[in-house]
Amino acid sequence: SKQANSSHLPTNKAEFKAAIVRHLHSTLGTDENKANEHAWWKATCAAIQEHVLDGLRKTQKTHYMNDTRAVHYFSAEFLMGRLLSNNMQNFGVFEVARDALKELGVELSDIMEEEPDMALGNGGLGRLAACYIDSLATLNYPAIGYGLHYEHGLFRQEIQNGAQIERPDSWRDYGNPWEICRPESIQDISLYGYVETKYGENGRIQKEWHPGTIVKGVPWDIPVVGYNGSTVNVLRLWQSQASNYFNWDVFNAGGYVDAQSENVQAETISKVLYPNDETEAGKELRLIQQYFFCACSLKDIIRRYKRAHGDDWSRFTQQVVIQLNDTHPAIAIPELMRILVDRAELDWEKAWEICTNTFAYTNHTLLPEALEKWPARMIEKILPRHLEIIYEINHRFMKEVDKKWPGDNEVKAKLSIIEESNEKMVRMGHLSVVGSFAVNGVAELHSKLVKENLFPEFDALYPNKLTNVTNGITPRRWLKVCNPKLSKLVSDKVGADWPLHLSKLAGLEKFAEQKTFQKQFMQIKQANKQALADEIKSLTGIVVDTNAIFDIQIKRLHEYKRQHLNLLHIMALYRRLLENPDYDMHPRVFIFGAKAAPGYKLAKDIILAINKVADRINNDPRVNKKLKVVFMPNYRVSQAEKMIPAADVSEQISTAGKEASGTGNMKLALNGAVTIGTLDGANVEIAEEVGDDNIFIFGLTVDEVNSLKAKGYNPYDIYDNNTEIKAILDWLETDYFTPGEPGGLVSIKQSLLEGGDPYLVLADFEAYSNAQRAVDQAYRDKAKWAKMAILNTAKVGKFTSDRSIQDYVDRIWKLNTCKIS
Ligand code: 26Q
Repeated sequence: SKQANSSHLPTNKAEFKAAIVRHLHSTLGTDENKANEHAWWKATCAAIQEHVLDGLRKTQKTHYMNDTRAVHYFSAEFLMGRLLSNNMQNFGVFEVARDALKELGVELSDIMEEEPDMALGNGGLGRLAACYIDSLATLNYPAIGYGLHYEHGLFRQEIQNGAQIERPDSWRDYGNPWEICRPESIQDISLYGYVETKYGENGRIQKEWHPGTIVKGVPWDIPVVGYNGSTVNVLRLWQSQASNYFNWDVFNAGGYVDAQSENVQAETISKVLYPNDETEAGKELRLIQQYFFCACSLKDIIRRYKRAHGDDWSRFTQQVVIQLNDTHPAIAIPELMRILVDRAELDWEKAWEICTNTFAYTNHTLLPEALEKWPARMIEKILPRHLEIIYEINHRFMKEVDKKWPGDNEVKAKLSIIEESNEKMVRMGHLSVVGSFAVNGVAELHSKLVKENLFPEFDALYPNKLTNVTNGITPRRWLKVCNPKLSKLVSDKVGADWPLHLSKLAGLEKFAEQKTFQKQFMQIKQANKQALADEIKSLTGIVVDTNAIFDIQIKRLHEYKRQHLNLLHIMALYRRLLENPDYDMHPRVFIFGAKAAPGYKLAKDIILAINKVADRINNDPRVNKKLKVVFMPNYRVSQAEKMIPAADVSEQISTAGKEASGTGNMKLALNGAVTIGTLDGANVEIAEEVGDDNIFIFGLTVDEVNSLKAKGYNPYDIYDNNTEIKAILDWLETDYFTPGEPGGLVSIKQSLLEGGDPYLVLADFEAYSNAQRAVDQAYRDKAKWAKMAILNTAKVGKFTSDRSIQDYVDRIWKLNTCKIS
């Protein structure tokens, strides 16, 4: 007889069928005959969720009983994607669920398509947070993700006449089966108002913030299921709501509410994700969003701490570490100071010690335009007490700087948290470095540049504070779930536990030259290409040949990522084919996926240009046997999961020194794509791992970029002397790609010439073109290419996010694992 299954996990088909049908009936109020695919999807989620919640209860009880130290991952973004297939795989019930549904007449792969992506993030930074909470649960570390419960995630992209149109994303429209509302943990958050200075009996100056308004923070929990594991952590996302008991009249009568503050309706705070990655927008609502989720999360953490330790703050830093995902949550630093000094009445020094032993900060960018700065006036208006605290932090910090560099006002101005420009600005990066005990970059090269270029004096002032943790990706979602065929082959060769021990992929190396294995590996690639070809046909109508090289560039659209370098090269191939119909090249399909920030004009122009060039090439019978161009609309996590397994070539072509790490580069290599890339971000480490023979590195290095810029780069020198480049740029100005609209694509030419080509597209063009020729040559040697592809999969075990998390734990978080029975 079977042992009682306390976890309620349906262990066999029959139980699973029963659970799904039960949920159709009593959760969804429908039945097997009436249910549509959406209902089947929800019932299946509910059947899984039963078990998820069991695991969650056990985990929370165990963490509480053991009074565990936990990491609190503060992030404005969590790009979770879909959860059903992931949760089923992590519980090891994917097959049984699929078979149960089949017997009910339902195809699992069909109903999985019903799940909207949870797109609460822009790109790399948000997806990294999602991979990290997956690994934390998998490795049995106590952890909570804290963020915002956006009603609308990143916009849905439509393409009309080649141009991007933004449509609202509504991921919760028909209810989200994974999230649980926790009204018992609602928090009140203050905004606006003024600060009163009072004098206590002991002569202690006491500050009291009289807020202008109060909003409610409502927590929604998304369970995070570890692989094979027993740990189910949570992602806690805060939704804003109007406070019902706040007496607006009194405040309005008193005139305390700033006229403008009334414009900010409480419920707009968590309404929508800002779609600007890598640009600092400086909008009031964005700052309120940041403060709102940080303040809610800190109150939540402190409530939990006090439940175990009362008012004794002495153990706080033993129990709590907070990781700041970039500077977006940096306002948490003065907020914790406010709580400790104003509310708990700790001395400043004691409070600062707690604070600086609680926070650690991850930097994700060196781009100057992406470094967050807030006008002091704006902070003063929204958070008057916090601005005072920031000034006090800076005052004390400046004294420290003076000790190290006595009388040096230049270094003070450079390091100050306050930028003394026309309008005083608060530098959130400086605040984060000063307020944290550890600061890390996200790849070796990036961390070196953080130390040497971004924060050199901070490195001198605080030796060993600046460090590196190279990014990683979860191999569960990014191989096991998204590429089941390759996963099975890998399991057959190296054992089934590679998702937990990714270095075991090295066991594939010995098969890299074996004919039968090469055939199996490439047959899987071919099947994945066919599946993507079908998807391309259904989304765009474009027919592609799966014998062609599938060359994929998927990432946010940005000049520094240089999608336009890829495009110029495509135009060069087109031109070479027109000039010489026998131009020798293996057929290739160039595939793009990218969203542009809605306000980023040139990025949107580049999308338009890709689509216009694609139209012309795809419909030109002179070349379209050899060349096709596809722009996949609405690129997102679930789309990535379909594209990555089908890639032959991975485009990682940013200007050296600009891409902090990249993580798509890791996902593509893991799935057997060969990288063509610059020595930038984690490409450097990928090259180290796979070896020079298995990657196509080209272009200027960081040092070469710097010396070229120092000596004075003039893109016209290249334009005037390179006939191919000149012809291509001039071509953009004609109406060849925009019939009836000459000059429709001229802004790209302008940015590369009059605009000065800030990302050195023209400088790297020839090297890129040569590297592409080498790719073409290599691909024609089937055995050689198969070997390269296999070795990419075999040698990228380093980039599992489990390794990244272990690095964070060992060097920064100092957590202990906590097994759940
Ligand atoms: C800032 C201010 C106002 C509104 C939005 C923003 C904002 C939002 C998102 C700024 C930046 C981001 C996202 C940045 C990002 O995704 N960076 C990427 O992080 C990855 C994970 O470390 C790296 O691999 C990429 O190299 C880096 O570009």
